[in-house]
Amino acid sequence: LRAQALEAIQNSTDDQAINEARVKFLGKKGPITAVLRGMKDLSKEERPKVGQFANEIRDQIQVALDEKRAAIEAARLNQQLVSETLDVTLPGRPVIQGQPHVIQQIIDQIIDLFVGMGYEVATGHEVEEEVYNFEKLNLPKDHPARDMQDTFYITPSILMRTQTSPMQARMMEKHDFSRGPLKMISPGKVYRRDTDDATHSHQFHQVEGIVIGEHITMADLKGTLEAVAQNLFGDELSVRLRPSYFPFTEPSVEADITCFNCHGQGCSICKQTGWIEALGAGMVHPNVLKMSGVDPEVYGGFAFGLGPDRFAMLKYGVEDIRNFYLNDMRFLTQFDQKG
Ligand code: FA5
Repeated sequence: LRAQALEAIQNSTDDQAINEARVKFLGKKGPITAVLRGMKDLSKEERPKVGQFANEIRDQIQVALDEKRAAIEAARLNQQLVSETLDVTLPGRPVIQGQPHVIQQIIDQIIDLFVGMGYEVATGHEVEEEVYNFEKLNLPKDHPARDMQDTFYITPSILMRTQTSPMQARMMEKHDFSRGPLKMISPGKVYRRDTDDATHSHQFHQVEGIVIGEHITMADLKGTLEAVAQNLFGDELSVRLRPSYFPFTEPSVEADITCFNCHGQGCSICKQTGWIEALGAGMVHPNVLKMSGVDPEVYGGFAFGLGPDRFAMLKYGVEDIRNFYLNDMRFLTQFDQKG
């Protein structure tokens, strides 16, 4: 019996076989139990001998079972270790790293420049009150210039902002001029019911800028715009101002920058003029100052609004603005900043 049991245990290769051997030899219906149960029928002399012998065999089988179970467990662990080994010499799989969108890169560059010049950054609301988008910017209801910016209305008095200029009014209202001038830029998304084409998108970006204080002049505006142009397109560029019209500035100007492609010589990008239209700007209209609680007799300043989408097109020679919004990774990854 002992030989049989030990052999069965020895031949077991998994938990199930071990368990079967245990039940067969040590279980309630097994031979050892039967012997121990039959003790009562034995004579007094035989009982201790048989009992001792049966117990010995039971203990040996139990030890064999325990050893085998431990061996099977160790083999399993070994196999697991082998199969889960890491080959640290395998080449790694490249991790695809996200990058800011090219327009965000331009906006970030503009933010860096202005923060360096002591401006604060205020992003404002994309869903804006009509009062701030138009009225407080000197565009009363029925003013024909409202048609310059076809508008998505949400309710008669709430709209998707058509420009970042509402932040001028909001910031002037809040600013404590006794503590110094207001210097602020406001980057963000704007919306117009424009028909999408190569140079127009119904949703695009603007960066508004405003400086209000004492003795701020148009020369300050020109110098500031020159800093933007040189920072984005190259050190040697200059800015020229042309008369224009915006209801919230007087005088209003359109700013051109020297064509960065031909350095003012004339090429196809600048239509042989040597200049590229860059943005709208002007000296903030006294009515706008008054409506935001600022005394135009004491304070004044300039504002500008530029379009990073158009800047990105110019900087990288992108011919169709819609490319920025198609989410084609082949297009977008061209502008990834390495490192
Ligand atoms: C304005 O929106 C004025 N708020 C700018 C301003 C601010 C003037 C402060 C004076 C003082 P305008 O509509 O020209 O102006 O738009 C400004 C810039 O936004 C344009 O120069 C252009 O770069 C960009 N832009 C306008 N419409 C679109 C469009 N549909 N798609 C892409 N860019 C556009």
